[in-house]
Amino acid sequence: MLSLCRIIISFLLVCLSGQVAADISNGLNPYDPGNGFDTPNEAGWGGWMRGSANTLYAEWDTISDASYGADNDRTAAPDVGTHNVADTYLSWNPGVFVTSTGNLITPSVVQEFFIRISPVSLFSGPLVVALQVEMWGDEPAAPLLNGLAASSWTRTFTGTSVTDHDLNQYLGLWHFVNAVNYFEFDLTNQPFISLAQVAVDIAQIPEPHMLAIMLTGLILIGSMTRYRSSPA
Ligand SMILES: [Ca+2]
Ligand SMILES: [Ca+2]
Ligand SMILES: [Ca+2]
Repeated sequence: MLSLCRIIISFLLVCLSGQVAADISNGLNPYDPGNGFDTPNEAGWGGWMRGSANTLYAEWDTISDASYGADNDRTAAPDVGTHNVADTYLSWNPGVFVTSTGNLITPSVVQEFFIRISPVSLFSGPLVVALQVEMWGDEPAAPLLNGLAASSWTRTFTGTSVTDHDLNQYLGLWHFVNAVNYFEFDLTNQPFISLAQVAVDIAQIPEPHMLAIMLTGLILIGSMTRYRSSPA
């Protein structure tokens, strides 16, 4: 009886966690405690709920060419969820293919992964942009947003993928003082690095919050400058 209860409970747990991760059969749930992804309401960089006013969200996990545009034009719509998105797609270059598990990879050419997003209701700034990425294989290159490096790019988790490669999760953060209403993420990478999951969260944040972030940055820069200029 006890073991039947255990089976039922673990089945229910799998069902529940399946609601959070689209491809729970394909590796770990990045949102599980201790893993690398956070929802904005639980993240230090966040403080908002997905779906609330003046925010945007888009996430890809099981990539399907048929989900956006033509079924062979190397573009995919977000499959996990969206909020406040007028138009968005993930794209890849010729030579890259979608694996049977819905991830992107090629052994032969430099992989040009791009995400382009236009919001429905426009932002007026200041903005926080968070990019959470899962990649399998070697250490990936840091991404760009509208040509700009992230203010921070941090590995948040490392483990092993279902294909027995390194599984790495990262967080990239950008802060914009003024409005931005077109977002182009460049995730170009060397061959053999598989793009497995990617989530974008954007929020227009109140001025005091932005001021606090900028002040923290200035204090950090100030202390680094002092440290560097102090005699050895
Ligand atoms: Ca996944
Ligand atoms: Ca995936
Ligand atoms: Ca397509």
